Amino acid sequence: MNRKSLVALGASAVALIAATTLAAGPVQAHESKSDEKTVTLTAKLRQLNGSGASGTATAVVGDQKIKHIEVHAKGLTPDAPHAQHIHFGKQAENECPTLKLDTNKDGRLTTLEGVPAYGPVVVSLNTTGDTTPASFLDVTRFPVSKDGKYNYSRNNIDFTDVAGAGRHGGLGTAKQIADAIRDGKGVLVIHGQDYDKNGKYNFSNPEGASELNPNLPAEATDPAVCGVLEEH
Ligand SMILES: [Cu+2]
Repeated sequence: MNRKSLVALGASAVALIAATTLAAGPVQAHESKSDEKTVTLTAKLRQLNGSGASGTATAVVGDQKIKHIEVHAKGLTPDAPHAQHIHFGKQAENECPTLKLDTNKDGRLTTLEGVPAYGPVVVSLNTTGDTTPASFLDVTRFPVSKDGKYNYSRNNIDFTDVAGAGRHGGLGTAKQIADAIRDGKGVLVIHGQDYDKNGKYNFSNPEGASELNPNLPAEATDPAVCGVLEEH
């Protein structure tokens, strides 16, 4: 390559960089416009804690709302209520947890041990009424698994501001959370598993009480399946 063509190459590289820089403006503007875009997210739900459960979830998200969501799960602890949530944290990995997060090495992942992976609850997927994180353990308003299965669906769930979901563990606004979920950072988790298979969530086993609420057994709150809600 002669000197002249090197100079030409240099010039075209500069032109390319300039074009890229110029393009950055409109691209950013377009990104903020995508806030209003409605996207369909799906998640493949895989077992945690050896539950043997599985499932799928679909969520249609537009503006600051889940227009429609459905969860289909099977292999869960039969005939028991299952808390289910969308988790997200700006500081989280926005993934399903692995046993690397089993900090006390007891061989099971508790809900809190999974938080560095999936973050706090941002939407509680209750069957009726309130769907804010305040309802995250209201077991009277969660699906009950008939023979280990259920099909859940609900429309028009508003995102809300959530403490702990934002930057540095601060407040996440409804808009920030909705945008992050649209970007594939929401993690759907179904909780509850009967480790000793005695047919109910009970305290009288090594797991004892839930770290989240001493009035509930750990079996009622430990995660059973998990999947990331992504656009495919
Ligand atoms: Cu949860």
